[in-house]
Amino acid sequence: MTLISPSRRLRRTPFSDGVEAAGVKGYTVYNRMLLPTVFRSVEEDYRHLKEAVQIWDVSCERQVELRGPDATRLMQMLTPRDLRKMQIGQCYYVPIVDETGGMLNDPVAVKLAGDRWWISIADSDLLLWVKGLAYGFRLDVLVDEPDVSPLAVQGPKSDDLMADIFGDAVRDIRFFRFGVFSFLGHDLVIARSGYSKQGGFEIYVESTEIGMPLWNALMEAGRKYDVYAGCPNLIERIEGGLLSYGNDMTDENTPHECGLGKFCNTHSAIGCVGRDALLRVAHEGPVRQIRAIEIAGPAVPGCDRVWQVRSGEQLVGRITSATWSPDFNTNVAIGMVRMTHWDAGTELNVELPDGSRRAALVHEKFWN
Ligand code: THG
Repeated sequence: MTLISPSRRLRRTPFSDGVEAAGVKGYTVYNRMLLPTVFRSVEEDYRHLKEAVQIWDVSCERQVELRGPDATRLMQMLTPRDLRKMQIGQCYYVPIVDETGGMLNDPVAVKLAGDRWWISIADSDLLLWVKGLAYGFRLDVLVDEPDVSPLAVQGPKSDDLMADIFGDAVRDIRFFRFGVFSFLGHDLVIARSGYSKQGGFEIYVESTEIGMPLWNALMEAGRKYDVYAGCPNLIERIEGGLLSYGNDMTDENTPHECGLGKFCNTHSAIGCVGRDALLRVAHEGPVRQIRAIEIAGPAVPGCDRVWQVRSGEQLVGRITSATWSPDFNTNVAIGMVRMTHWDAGTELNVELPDGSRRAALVHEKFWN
């Protein structure tokens, strides 16, 4: 693949001018929006993310906003995670399931007020499902996609950079909590979260007009921390076991198959549309599940299709994400493996486009 032809259908973001000025080298498409995938090289970006601080244009993590008296009821219809104890100011990672218990999305839910939520979505048209439920159940709630674009600040020097712009109070934000901070007269939600294991924040930038002023302020203040533009990094996220909806899981999978059972309280999630289906499958337990897998040999090619996993002739799983890891000096991968072959240490074969490789289920959950 060599070029993405720009058009209005493929949305730019409030930060696209900054991303281009920083020399973006590749994009993917996510929620019909541009998402950078590489700036210097995937390996250089990876090293820099682990040592310094990066600014990520993750505007493609669009918000589905629920607002009104039935907002919380609707939110609970979407997920098997029990939301009753969730406080205003908290964020929850929530599996979203359909009536069969199939995964529709794996967003971050942000509780802004008792009657107002943002669902910060992964790559699927969740807005349509949510609007359909609100209309079909005659709920008293407004559902739309506001002009809110997350800008992530990720890496070990994130706290220092953010404190320079927003004050030392940002250092006190706890993991998956948010505070409201002012920038050029605009109130912004800032959470300690993000799609990496290196620490950092997500700024929910409300209104396109402050996008570039904020980008420029972070880049300017970040010089002393060696700040650079970055993006979700393939190597770092596989090492960290962060799942990618559409790649590692689809609506064919239950949350339990995805290893997201710890984010389900299906018994007490009264009102969840997938509750009955999930109670049935949770009782039996999944027969295949997401696992961390090491693939032997030199650097694997890009995993842009499923690679079958075999034990002898028998098909026992599939790899859906894989890359060379410089820090672990091996190929790291995420795949779905059948119960009969998912124990740590199990040795298998993976069918790459250029031939078969030895592989093994790793002992730790992932590489962090
Ligand atoms: N941030 C925000 N929106 C998002 C993402 C994000 N939308 C799209 C996509 N990422 C959704 N998927 C994920 C996957 C993992 C996490 C968040 C969103 C994540 N998981 C942590 C982990 O697994 O270690 C922590 C989960 C927890 O303990 O609650 O952060 O990144 N705004």
